[in-house]
Amino acid sequence: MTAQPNSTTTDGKFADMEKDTVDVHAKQHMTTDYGIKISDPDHWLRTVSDKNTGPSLLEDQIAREKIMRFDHERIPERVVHARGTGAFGHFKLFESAEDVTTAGVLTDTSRTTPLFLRFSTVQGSKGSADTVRDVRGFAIKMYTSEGNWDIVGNNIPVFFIQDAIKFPDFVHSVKPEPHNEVPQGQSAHNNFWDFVYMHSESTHMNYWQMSDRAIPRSYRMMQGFGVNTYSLVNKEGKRHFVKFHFTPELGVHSLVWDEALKICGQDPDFHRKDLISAIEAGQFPKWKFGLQLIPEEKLDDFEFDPLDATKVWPEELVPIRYIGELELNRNVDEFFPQTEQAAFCTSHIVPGIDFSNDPLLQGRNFSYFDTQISRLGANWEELPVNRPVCPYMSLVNRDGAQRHRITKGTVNYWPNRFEANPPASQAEGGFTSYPEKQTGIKARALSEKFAEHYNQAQTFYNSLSEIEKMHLAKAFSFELDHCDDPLVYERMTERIGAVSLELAQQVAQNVGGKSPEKLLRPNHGQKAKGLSQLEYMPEKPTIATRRIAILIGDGFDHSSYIAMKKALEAQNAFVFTIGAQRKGVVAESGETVVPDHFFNGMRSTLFDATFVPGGKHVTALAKNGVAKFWITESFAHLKAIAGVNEAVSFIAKQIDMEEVKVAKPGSSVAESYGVVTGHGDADALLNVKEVGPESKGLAEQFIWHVSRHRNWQRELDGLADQV
Ligand code: HDE
Repeated sequence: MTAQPNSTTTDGKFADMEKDTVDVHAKQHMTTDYGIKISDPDHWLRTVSDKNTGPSLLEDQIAREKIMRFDHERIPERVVHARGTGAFGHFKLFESAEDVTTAGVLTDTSRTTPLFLRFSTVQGSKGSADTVRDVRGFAIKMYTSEGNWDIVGNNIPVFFIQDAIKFPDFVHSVKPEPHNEVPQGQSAHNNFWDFVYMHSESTHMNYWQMSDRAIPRSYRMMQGFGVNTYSLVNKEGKRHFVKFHFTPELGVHSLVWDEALKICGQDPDFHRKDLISAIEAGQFPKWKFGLQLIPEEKLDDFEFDPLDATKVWPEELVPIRYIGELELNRNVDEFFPQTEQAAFCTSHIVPGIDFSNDPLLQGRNFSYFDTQISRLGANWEELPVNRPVCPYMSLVNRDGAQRHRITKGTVNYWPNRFEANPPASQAEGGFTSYPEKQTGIKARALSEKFAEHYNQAQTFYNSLSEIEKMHLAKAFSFELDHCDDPLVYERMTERIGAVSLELAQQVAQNVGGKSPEKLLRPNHGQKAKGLSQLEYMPEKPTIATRRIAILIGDGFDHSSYIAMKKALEAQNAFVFTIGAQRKGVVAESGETVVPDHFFNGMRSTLFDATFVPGGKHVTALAKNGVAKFWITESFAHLKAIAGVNEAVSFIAKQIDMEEVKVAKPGSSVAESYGVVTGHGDADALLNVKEVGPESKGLAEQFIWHVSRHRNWQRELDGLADQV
């Protein structure tokens, strides 16, 4: 079994799953599924003579079982969010929300609630790459003492459509086109952009989706949002509308687009591995959990309708109240039963939490349950990963394919003469729906405020930093460049002019289409908090779990190599030595180091930063195309780079830009555009006391720049144009 170090989750869910867990290392003989021991699993039973192998016999029940089980190994993949990965963890509450809800999970601060979280992309199939431009799913199942509570959220707080009846159209438009099943893992095609044009309600979400939010560096570095509006109900029966927020401890960070594209091919499992390795190393990802609350009577007080999932609730109007923390601390033991078979339902809520009339949520409540039956069968909730940890029983819900549970007793209906399996009163914890008053006529309509589609898209654009706006223009341009129907890209460039003139002009300039001369509607000039992801830097600078490469060849300087490695590892970074070959690389002073990888096995894209120690090895590095391009590409991808002594001129040569100043021989440390170089004694250069913007030491400054994630100034000043 995979080691699960330092798992702090002490709860019933693992004990519960243990009942269904077997271990291939338990020294047990191989048997058929009906229990007989198998003596030869490698040969089909057949007639043989001295010279010939005869036909295989249908009689061989062992071979038939093996092949037939194999034939049926696959189940339908999820119709959306097919590509994903998950982990277990727990939720801890540090402040009770009893003023607004009776839910135990949100009021009892002594509890640790176990949970499973599945991250996903939306468009691609199960085998598609992790780093595509797409929304990421953020689906949580909390195994609370009162039943399962599922928050099936995303890493973007709004959605493309307002009415659930539009979902099949939306998904059809973004998925590969029907005639040729192209493209995979991309929204860059005619049909998607045709849909966006036809649905101005998608505008706001489309801006989020074209922003860096859609190319996260890691699942551990993205926000989670419940998106839909739910209700919380307290013991006095008062209702608040609520939105759920998860904010990552490590900050919100993204890849750059060129890097994301390359990683799709270089390591399609990049995000999966990132999550698994962080948990294996005991670096458990954490998110703060917060609520935005609107008292029921204030529902109509806003310009927008708070039940419209294409709108955020601006934090200036509705602040986030952080009350808990979510941590992931245990990888799954087996992917299929614990992640592929995990199934979420927005309709899974516990007493104290209720729905709202959010029209998207209302539709989702129907859809998720239905899709699980088609994907996993009627008894999907009995599967170990899906079943609750609290006692559960219904004498009515039974039978169906693959029923495991054996329910004893002579009655299967309620009421019955034995009063067997009685319902619970509210005082006993029975779920009661909020008694909302309903009036109205039947109509296929939404309330008036749903008709406004551009204001918040404009606020989002206005709130982005300059670098984020540049990325947005590049993303729109990339996508529309992949549309070959002029009707699609010409209409879209015009439509962008409903939000930003400068953006519409830039995109039209790049991809063709009419360049609008004036805004289709005035810019209201408003900005809001929390929309630019650059606001979410970690409270304390950190390089924990950052992947840092050290490049070495024969003749490298061991003292600067080892000093930097130790300095980075002391900050919990993941350090990898990359060398000319994965066998002994010999230092100038005679020590031998076995690298983790050889140059051609890796690429700079898979690391957050690079260090090159001094030493004679730079002569060989300067002749190695992979090592040279490593530095050039790291620079273009805005990553921190450091080098000492002989490595300084090697680095300077690959970057080859006069704007980037490096340390001159005799001087000590220089920092320029996140490139940190120095000459001198390794101990002096690489000693780490304090990390911050004012740090002077070489390692200190390198660590500071890695903690900033990327050096945006390079791109702003036009030094990294290729991204
Ligand atoms: Fe989903 N969505 N969705 N969705 N969704 C599914 O359920 C659906 C929506 C989201 O890791 C499906 O089990 C409808 C919003 C996530 O297993 C399906 C509507 C948000 C996941 C479905 C929406 C999401 C799904 C496919 C419009 C963000 C993956 C497989 C009314 C809050 C869960 C499945 C996992 C999966 C329907 C809109 C997030 C078909 C009808 C809004 C994270 O039932």
